[in-house]
Amino acid sequence: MCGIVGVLGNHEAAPILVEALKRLEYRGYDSAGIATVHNGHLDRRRAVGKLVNLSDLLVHEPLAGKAGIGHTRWATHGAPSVTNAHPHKAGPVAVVHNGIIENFRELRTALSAKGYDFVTQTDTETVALLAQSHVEAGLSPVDAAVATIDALEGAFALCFLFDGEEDLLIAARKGSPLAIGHGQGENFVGSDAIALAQMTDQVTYLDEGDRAVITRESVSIFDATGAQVQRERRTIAMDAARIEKAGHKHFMAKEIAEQPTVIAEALSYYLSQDGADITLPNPGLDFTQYDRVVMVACGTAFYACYTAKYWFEQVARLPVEIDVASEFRYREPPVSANTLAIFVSQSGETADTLAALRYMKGKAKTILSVVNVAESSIARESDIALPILAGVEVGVASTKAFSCQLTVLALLALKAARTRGEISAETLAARLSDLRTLPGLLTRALDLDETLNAVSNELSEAKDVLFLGRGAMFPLALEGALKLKEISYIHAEGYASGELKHGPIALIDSHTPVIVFAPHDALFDKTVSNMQEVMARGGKVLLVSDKKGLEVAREGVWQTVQMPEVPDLFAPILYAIPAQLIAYHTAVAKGTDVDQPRNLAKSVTVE
Ligand code: HGA
Repeated sequence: MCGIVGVLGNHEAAPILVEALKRLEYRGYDSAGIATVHNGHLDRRRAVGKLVNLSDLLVHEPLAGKAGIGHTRWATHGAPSVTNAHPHKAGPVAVVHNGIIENFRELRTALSAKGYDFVTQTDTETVALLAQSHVEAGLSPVDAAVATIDALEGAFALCFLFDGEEDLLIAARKGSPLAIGHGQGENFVGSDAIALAQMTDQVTYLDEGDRAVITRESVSIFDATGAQVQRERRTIAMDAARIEKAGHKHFMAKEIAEQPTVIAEALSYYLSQDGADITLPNPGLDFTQYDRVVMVACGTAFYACYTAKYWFEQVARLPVEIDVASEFRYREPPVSANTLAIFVSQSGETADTLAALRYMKGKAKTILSVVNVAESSIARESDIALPILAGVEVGVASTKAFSCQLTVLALLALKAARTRGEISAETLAARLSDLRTLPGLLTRALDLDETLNAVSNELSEAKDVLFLGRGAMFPLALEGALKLKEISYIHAEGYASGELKHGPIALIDSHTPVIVFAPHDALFDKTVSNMQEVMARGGKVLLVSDKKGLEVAREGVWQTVQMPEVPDLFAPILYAIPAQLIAYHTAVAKGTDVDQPRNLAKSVTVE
């Protein structure tokens, strides 16, 4: 959420800033803005809405200068408007911010008492005014920025630019991620390495509490106590071309279609050469040490954990507790010493998940994370970080990251089962051989695109949609409903099939489509009974099942989708495809903004 960027370059900064913001737009698109210093003079341009509005503005009102900062906003404090757009400017100071300044009211009161006027509703303006007050009190830009940072509470990544200073950026990180990019006689700042990919692959991640004083020739980093520190410089493998749509109409469509490939890549990364065992990159994970697993995540990643709970409990006989990070972090759960804590986050920067991870440090035996961004804060703060290898995911609604999270969690559950003696080496080899059929099955499921498109045209007329599933298909029902809500804005709920009669069945009428995910597995008959209860009340059912299932249960249903048969254990991964395509085509039929749905952002770095 909110992307920030800074440039001290040898070329015009505005186009570089805009290109970097394009790469950060997945973090928010309420407004965008840039500021530069040119001939000693600080100036800025800001526009509400998507980045394209800022680009248009810059055509008519260009901004010169080789030093600059930029921002793409997901508003927390103050409505999306030009006035509230970053960079915020106060006197000689401009600042961009990702996070929330929790003590902004106190600071604002104190500054108002000194005669400083506020013109925005944001927390961030306080930062600019506080820095201005320090400059006016006689401090140098560096000292003014440091004094300001010291006074702030809450979460922030900040980048300061000063009037008259064409070779100085000051960056700070507390709670929100921030990276420095090293060029040849140029240096950069960005919320993540993707933002910097066009400029450099040499990156230093700031640690918690770090501040950096940056010129074109130097980067000096200080910790929160003011002591100068060295932070590791890394070469980032960043294929900048991968954030193209590759002929698809939307990133989401491209990312759905990539699933056979990325899952095949994940499998080849984690499977041993003979394919009969799982090789984890870190040998420190011994599943015999644990008597309990706690899994914590948010949104789609939480539903991946929910699915994995079924796998760990059924296959590895390990009890699993799951929770959403925003609740987990404050409920102070007791933690037994032999707990394996697993945190799942696409970006690896999810603020609540990171906070939950920090709560578990020193309490759980092992902190393991499952992330898409190997260099992320969550990965770096874990004992063991497992990559999901989905590649850059741009669509705000997660698709390929979900199925890759599921794949890695399924492998972990199988590894746990084998290590704990719950399954034999032969059974493990057989399950892994099943798993290797998945990319082919996913490709066949993608062939249902036309069918799902036709169904979705009708779904787009609905006001409410219910999703049902039983066993490990229940979390997929939750994910299907979330996906539909996120991008089509149709109200949808997921329920455990058997739970429907305990209340939600009152919602059933002929206008409410009910989507049932039911492969022909051990629970199939039970799910079909629940489906009959819906149809007996006039409900119209879309049944997603396989050949065997449809042969038995197609009578009386409104629509059917015939899926390939899949080994039971991995059905949630395969059935994710229709869940995603239904949401996608319904959203396209409604004409919503599929890749950047309203009110959302991809990487949730605020509470
Ligand atoms: N609080 C600031 C920054 C918001 C942010 O980082 N969102 O992710 C604002 O509202 O502008």
